[in-house]
Amino acid sequence: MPSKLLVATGNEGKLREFKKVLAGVCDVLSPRELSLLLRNVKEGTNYAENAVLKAKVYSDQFDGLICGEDSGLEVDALDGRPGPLSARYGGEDTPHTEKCRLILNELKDVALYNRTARFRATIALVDGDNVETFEGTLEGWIGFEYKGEEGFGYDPIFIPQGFSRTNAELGMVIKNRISHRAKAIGKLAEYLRNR
Ligand code: ITT
Repeated sequence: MPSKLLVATGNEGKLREFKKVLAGVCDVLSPRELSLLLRNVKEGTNYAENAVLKAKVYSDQFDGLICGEDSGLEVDALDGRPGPLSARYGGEDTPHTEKCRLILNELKDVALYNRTARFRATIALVDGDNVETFEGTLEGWIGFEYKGEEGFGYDPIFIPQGFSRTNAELGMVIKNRISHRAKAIGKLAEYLRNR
């Protein structure tokens, strides 16, 4: 079992989830905590490509296991948008409160049964030339209002299947049991334990 893992993300919400789910498996470090030069790459066309690129960009600065994660929200009524472009939807610097409102507005005439959506996450673990990927999804639907304080990103508008409240209302403890990222990190944890 490795002792350290660099999670190549600048997203503090993601980092908190990695730390929580990998507690007891290995020390999760971020580029910020190691004072590495922060680099942001997302030129791939899908989650897996982006996840690999995010990890590899740090391989000249960190000698050890690195993982990148790419994720997004796919709304069926919007033909799968924003998908891999979720972080940049409505403009890179547009806050997520606005991005959420943009989606609520685009769905204003869409009925409940057509508001299905899912979060998808892909983690790429890079160890020299070897790459392993781990995936997770969370099915649900887009609510009618912005609700809740916890989590990040689109959590205030996403209601997971089997619940009647948004991820942001349900909070970290429940989200970390059911989320797309928790499922992908769980698979990564299993892999790391057996290494
Ligand atoms: P890094 O690339 O630095 O890891 P990022 O936030 O830019 O951070 P992505 O390119 O993978 O990451 O974009 C993921 C976006 O998808 C994120 O900014 C949210 O808009 C959305 N998203 C992904 N997982 C989410 C979650 O668990 N809750 C809410 N929104 C999420």
